[in-house]
Amino acid sequence: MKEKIQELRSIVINELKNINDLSSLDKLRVRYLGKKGEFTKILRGMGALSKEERPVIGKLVNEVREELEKRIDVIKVKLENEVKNDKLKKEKIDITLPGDKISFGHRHPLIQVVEELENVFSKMGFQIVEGPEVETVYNNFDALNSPENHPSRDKSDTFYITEDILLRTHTSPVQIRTMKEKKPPFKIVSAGRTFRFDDVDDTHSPMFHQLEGLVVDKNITMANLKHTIDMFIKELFGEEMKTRFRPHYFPFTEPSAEVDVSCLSCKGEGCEECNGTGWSMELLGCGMVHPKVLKNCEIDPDEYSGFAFGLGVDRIAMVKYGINNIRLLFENDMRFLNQF
Ligand code: FA5
Repeated sequence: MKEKIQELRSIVINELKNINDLSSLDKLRVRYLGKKGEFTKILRGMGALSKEERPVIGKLVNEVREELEKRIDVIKVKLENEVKNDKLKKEKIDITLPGDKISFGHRHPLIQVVEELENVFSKMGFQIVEGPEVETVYNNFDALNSPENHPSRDKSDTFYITEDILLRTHTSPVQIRTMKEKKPPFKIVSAGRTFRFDDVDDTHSPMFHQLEGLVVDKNITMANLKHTIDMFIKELFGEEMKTRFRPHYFPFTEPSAEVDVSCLSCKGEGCEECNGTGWSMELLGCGMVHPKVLKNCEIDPDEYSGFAFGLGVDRIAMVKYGINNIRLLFENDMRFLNQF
């Protein structure tokens, strides 16, 4: 039995010399040392041995197995290292190869328009401020002199979060925040998202963007308002652009107006784009700040006056780039966005 074990040991050691890969090594290990392997077979045959021989042979089998397992492990580590090194050699980086092209994105056309508007107003001496999209009902309606029964307050027109908190329906609450925080004189603009329960059509979206402007100082008149709007429209669309002020009603301004600009396609001649009117869609609302709004913000209307305006940024983008459907600005179709 001892000879058989020693012979088996020599066979395994010899076979190990010719092993070059991990899979053959594993097969060898299973063949000789596995559960059904040659050494197990020897152990099974031990029943036929005498009492004295059994522990001696058992010890020898275990010693030989341990030795062979160690030898196998050493070869395993060696082969594994070879595999790793081969892989590393193959994965060597060729730094002379041209790199992968990285495609850069760009700002959304609406953000581009906001930045352009802010630049124009900055040059005109306006300070840029920010306001929250989630507002109090007080700032959005009450402080802006909006009567209790004003239709825009209705739950079917406005996204309420609680009785007192809502998604702002316009950027005008930034007027209130500014007048409460600062002492006049000031000239500010503030752009951001606004939300209304409006049905989607070619020029309306339930989420859209506005840019609010507010100027409060001594002796501010409607002439200042008209001049400012005219200047900014010409700066944005070109010298030949005309503006049309139509009387309107806003609870927070008196007098109030809505403003259209001449059609960019026909420059006011009348064409298919503007249904022959020569004017593009309504772009903004404006007016002289209502004395009650000034009082609500503890500004004396006998000493100070002001004007305010609220532009539809999406509509400005539509006129500027000749976009005939507001949905395109929110669908995020790359074929559309890549044009800007
Ligand atoms: C207002 O929101 C007033 N807060 C504007 C204002 C500010 C007046 C300061 C006086 C003083 P109005 O609801 O008309 O006004 O909206 C202003 C502009 O936002 C519109 O002229 C239009 O360009 C744009 N607008 C309004 N609703 C939508 C909508 N659903 N989708 C896209 N643009 C819209």
